[in-house]
Amino acid sequence: MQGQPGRTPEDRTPLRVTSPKTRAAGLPAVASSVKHGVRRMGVRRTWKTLRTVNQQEGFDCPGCAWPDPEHRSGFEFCENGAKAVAEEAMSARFTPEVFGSKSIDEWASMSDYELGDLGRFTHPVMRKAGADRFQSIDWDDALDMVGKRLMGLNDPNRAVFYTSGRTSNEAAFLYQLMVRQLGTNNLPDCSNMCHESSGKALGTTIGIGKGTVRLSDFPKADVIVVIGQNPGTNHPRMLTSLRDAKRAGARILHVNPLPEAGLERFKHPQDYMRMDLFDDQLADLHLPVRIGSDAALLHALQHLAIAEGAVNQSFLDESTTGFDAFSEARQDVDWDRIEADTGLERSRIEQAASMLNESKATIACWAMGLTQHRNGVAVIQEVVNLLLLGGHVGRPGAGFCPVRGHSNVQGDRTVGIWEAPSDAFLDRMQEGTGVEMPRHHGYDVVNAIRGMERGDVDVLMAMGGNLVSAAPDTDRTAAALGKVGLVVHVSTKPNRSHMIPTIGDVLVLPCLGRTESDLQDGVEQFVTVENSMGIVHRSQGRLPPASKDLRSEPWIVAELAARMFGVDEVPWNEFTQDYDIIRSLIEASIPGFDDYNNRVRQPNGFELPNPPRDAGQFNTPSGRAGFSLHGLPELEPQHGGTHVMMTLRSHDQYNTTIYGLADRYRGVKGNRRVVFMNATEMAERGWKTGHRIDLVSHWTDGERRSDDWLLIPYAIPRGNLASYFPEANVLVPLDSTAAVSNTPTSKWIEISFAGHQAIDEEE
Ligand SMILES: Nc1nc2c(c(=O)[nH]1)N[C@H]1C(S)=C(S)[C@@H](COP(=O)(O)OP(=O)(O)OC[C@H]3O[C@@H](n4cnc5c(=O)[nH]c(N)nc54)[C@H](O)[C@@H]3O)O[C@H]1N2
Ligand SMILES: Nc1nc2c(c(=O)[nH]1)N[C@H]1C(S)=C(S)[C@@H](COP(=O)(O)OP(=O)(O)OC[C@H]3O[C@@H](n4cnc5c(=O)[nH]c(N)nc54)[C@H](O)[C@@H]3O)O[C@H]1N2
Ligand SMILES: [Mo]
Repeated sequence: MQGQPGRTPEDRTPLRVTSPKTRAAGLPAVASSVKHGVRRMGVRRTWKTLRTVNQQEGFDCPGCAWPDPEHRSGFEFCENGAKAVAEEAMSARFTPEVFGSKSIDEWASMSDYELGDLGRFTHPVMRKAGADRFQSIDWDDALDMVGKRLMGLNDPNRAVFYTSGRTSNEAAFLYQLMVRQLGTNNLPDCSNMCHESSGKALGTTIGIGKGTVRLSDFPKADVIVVIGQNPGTNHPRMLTSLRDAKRAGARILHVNPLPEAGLERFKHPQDYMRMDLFDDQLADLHLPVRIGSDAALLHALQHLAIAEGAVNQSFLDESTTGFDAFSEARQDVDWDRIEADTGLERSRIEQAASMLNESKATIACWAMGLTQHRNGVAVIQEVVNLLLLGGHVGRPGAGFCPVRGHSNVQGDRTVGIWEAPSDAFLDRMQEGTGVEMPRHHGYDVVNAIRGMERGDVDVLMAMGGNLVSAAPDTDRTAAALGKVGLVVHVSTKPNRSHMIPTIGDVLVLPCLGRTESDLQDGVEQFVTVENSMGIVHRSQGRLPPASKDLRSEPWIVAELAARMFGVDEVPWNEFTQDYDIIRSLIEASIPGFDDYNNRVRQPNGFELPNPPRDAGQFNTPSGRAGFSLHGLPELEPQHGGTHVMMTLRSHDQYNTTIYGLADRYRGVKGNRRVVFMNATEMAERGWKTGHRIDLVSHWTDGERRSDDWLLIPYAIPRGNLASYFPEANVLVPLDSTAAVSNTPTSKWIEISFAGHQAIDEEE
């Protein structure tokens, strides 16, 4: 039970359920941000920081990877961003004295919400093997110890280096160089649990593992498909782009088991200040598919495009491979199966098809609703197939838009955080840095956990993140981590991964956050990040650091590496004098960063090359974009479950950081251990709101059980359930992963009900 979120009085506050909202943002978004900000930062700091997020000279918002508009208003307001900033810029401090005042078991009994309230780390701390609590340690001693342990390994592959997606390009580049100089590619990252399926699906079909649209394509689109994504909560600034596209004539197709308020009606908070009181309807058509049935829907849409001749023949002839076999395979579809799988009537699908078939420029946006499925890679390739039919790539208003999560997850991969790098990438890295690159591929997240479980990992270092809570199978992952002899976290704030009992030593090295100024030898440094659309730009915090004993991530890596390798092969002692030196080395080692230091100082940064977008070129072996053929997945539970459950983000969290206990758009307050269930199905069983339920998840490796969840009747397809990440991660089987990408299937968990109990009379 060690890795599971503690249950606290907050978790037991009465559950309050109201009807879900149909309008996103507006004044409630401003009110919620201000309330949250003031609680964390006080009034003055709140106003100061809320005014400066996402400004040209400011820091990149740690909230999400959605790009900033080129012409920013003075007040780029976003609820998600405001909360992410408050969480980092908060006034509370988690000093070594406070940390050492309780045992890790006592800390672990707290909820994630309470842990997040403890404040910022101020000083390095260590828990020695056998001890039950942390104590302060000097930077020198800490880094010496980590360096010695890493250099003492008899095989560098017995060390694993995790990265979360907030790490800047500079820090991530140095980190991967240190890891590869050590001799391993063990660089798992949050992307393995996130958009890995997108990268794999796009890389093999269009020759680049990234999206192909710019922000300026949105107002040029005729149709925008938003599939498996909840932008109202997770990418609120995207709603502004959708609204502007709508006003310019685009139509929006929303494919999602849930209605999701953000795509119904939207009110930009800024409009109130302009006395514009109208709101915008966003989605023109919502298709409430059953979980995992997108492939069936896409097969039908492809069939209808071909049947109605809505294909771009010259594009197909000149720029694609595999169309003949593909069109042969889509001559017919089994409508009975498609209707049964999707839960949609044929006429609804035909309505969507005519929208798409009339479109001269279509953009497809997606996120975790597609990637975290067993067929995550295949289903994204079905999106590729659909857009290729109409030639919707490499021209204005059209293309692929996987919407990234963490603010620099895409940049981290670009600069080398990658457990399975291509030879071409390593050749260039070797040429630029002079370091002999290891060629053997390393562990991704799931395989790293398996490695720890087998006792094959002696050192785990984590550059940010919260691996135990973010990974599947919480109990199994926590037990695996427990076997690691040295765990090193570089973190801003305490989280559950720090509180896991292990057989060895645990270090927490506290680092600067995005909002804080980074002074090296008295000179202010900035870092750079890449957004979801491949634009590299600068980020510079202005707040004074939470403590004088914090260090920047690049400093921590460079200091550690210098201790391990000296400075002959790589000048590890020079990088922190001036981050321009790091960027020069990136320029020498990775294509696309020419004149990096100069170009990134331009107001909006610069675009990395994107051959499909820039020149309609596909860097695949054939030089063309490829159609691919996939069957349909089985949608009924096969291992003993009766229902299929997806795990989602609420409107009050950032991944494993819990801002509060409300999910405003879905009408839930006071409790996060809830399960959304089809309202009719509940009524048939006589179950009411707050009905208590015990859950069992089923997979080939057996069962996992988690008791005491509260049911909420909801507009979700029959047979489907939804619960929140990370509370439900204990039920996600580690071994249930997507084919090819190995991404945990966080949106597909086979569930049965072990026991249930009607709500107490007094409730
Ligand atoms: N405020 C806030 N912002 C965030 C984050 C956060 O936690 N909080 N996290 C960041 C990160 S790392 C990421 S990756 C992104 C995540 O952004 P999203 O992917 O939007 O996040 P999820 O909550 O996982 O939502 C998945 C959506 O997919 C739908 N879905 C689930 N299964 C299916 C399916 O089978 N088919 C279809 N069509 N839809 C399905 C769900 O109903 C839900 O609307 O957000 C980023 N931004
Ligand atoms: N069941 C389920 N599981 C999921 C998902 C899901 O949808 N369902 N989503 C998956 C996805 S998409 C993702 S991306 C992962 C997220 O996995 P992670 O990235 O590992 O998790 P986060 O919660 O984002 O990490 C938060 C921690 O990062 C640290 N931190 C914050 N800012 C900084 C910084 O600037 N520097 C450093 N060094 N540390 C910092 C803080 O200590 C904080 O506690 O979770 C995955 N897990
Ligand atoms: Mo993510």
